[in-house]
Amino acid sequence: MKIDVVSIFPEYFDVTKLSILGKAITDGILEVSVHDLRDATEDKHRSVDDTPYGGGPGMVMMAEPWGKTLDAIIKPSSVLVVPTPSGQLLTQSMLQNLSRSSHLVFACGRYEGIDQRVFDYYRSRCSLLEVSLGDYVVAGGEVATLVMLEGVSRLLPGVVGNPDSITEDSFGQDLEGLLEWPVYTKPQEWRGFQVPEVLLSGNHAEIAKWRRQQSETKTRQSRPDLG
Ligand code: JE8
Repeated sequence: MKIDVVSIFPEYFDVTKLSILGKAITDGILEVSVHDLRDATEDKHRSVDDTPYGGGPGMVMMAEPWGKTLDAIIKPSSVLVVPTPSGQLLTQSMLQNLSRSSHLVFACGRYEGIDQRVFDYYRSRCSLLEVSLGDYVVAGGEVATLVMLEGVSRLLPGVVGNPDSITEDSFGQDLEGLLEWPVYTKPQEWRGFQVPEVLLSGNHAEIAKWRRQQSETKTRQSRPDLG
């Protein structure tokens, strides 16, 4: 899979060389290119923003630096992903769909967002997906892009060692939308707290039943809306 990211803070994506994303890249499963939007500017201040038509606070990202940058990146088969608080809420099934694409392009806005005409223009030239991380406000699209990069990369075949650890995810298949059960490792006793007896029993049917009950209880307590 090829991923292009456009941002005025390309250094934000230095973390893609770590952990699961870094491994996907060094294993040749994923190729990530990060583009500085300011490279598409001509003026000496490398401006990418201007005041909003209609008035109001803040600044809006100008269409032309985006147009110059995206024209060199986007193909008809690309999926252009735009993080925005007014997008569709990000879900695991969206990540699964994205992981089946061969080319993703992430457009990271800042300030009050990107001139609407950029979306009007590219909507007819590739698929466009406006995505929100959740109902809260952050300062730009970069963190949402990192969330999607990490979420997509672990779904690519060959990136996570054990494929069971993908299907067992909350919001994946096996748990049917329930939350994850608690997990334990050595030692058997820590500061007076014991590992639940059933997990030491070797009885796989009992263990599966206990984990299912734990998931149901946890879901009822933390996320009754998922019930
Ligand atoms: C962003 C964002 C996601 C989420 C994403 C992109 C670009 C219009 N508002 C823009 C005004 C307040 C400041 C906002 C800053 N901003 C926020 C997000 C997001 N995906 N779940 N929350 N916020 C941009 C500019």
